[in-house]
Amino acid sequence: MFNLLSKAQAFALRSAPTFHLQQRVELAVLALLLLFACVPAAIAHEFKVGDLEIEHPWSRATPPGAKVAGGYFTVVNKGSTPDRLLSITSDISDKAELHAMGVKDGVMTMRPVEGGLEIPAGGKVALKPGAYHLMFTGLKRQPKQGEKFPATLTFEKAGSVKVEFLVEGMGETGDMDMDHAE
Ligand SMILES: [Cu+2]
Repeated sequence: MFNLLSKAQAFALRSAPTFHLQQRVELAVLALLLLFACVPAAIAHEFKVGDLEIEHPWSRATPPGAKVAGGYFTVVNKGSTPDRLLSITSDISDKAELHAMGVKDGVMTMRPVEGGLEIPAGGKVALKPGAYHLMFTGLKRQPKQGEKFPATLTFEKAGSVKVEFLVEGMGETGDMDMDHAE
């Protein structure tokens, strides 16, 4: 019995430093993970209204004289009823339109989304280059890389929410750079 206890003691003593080391490594890994987790969190930004979350609204810097700029974000609906994005307003442009992309006769085209964009219950809709997107038309000034400009999104059920569009560089995420003949 005594022998067994001392063996256990010896084992505990021997394994203690290992355990501590392991804990330290775990802490270091955790700290590192937190550090990396914080980097996108600082760049990404989100807004909430009712059951909806609007994730990372962003736009793109435009060349001098440009009349339109894109707007992109993801809407997550955590509720049990569908909602609908009806309209967008911003001081940066005269109008903001919801566009859908499609292929017609082998050519990419875009058309306005009629009647708003449905956000399914428990689902999400991503507005991104090459898919559904916002078009700020009649720009009053050029959005500059690194700035944020405010806009208001209005949903059928959740109501209105003020968001900020972060302006990325001109070449951001390979948009097919559609010709927006306005
Ligand atoms: Cu468009």
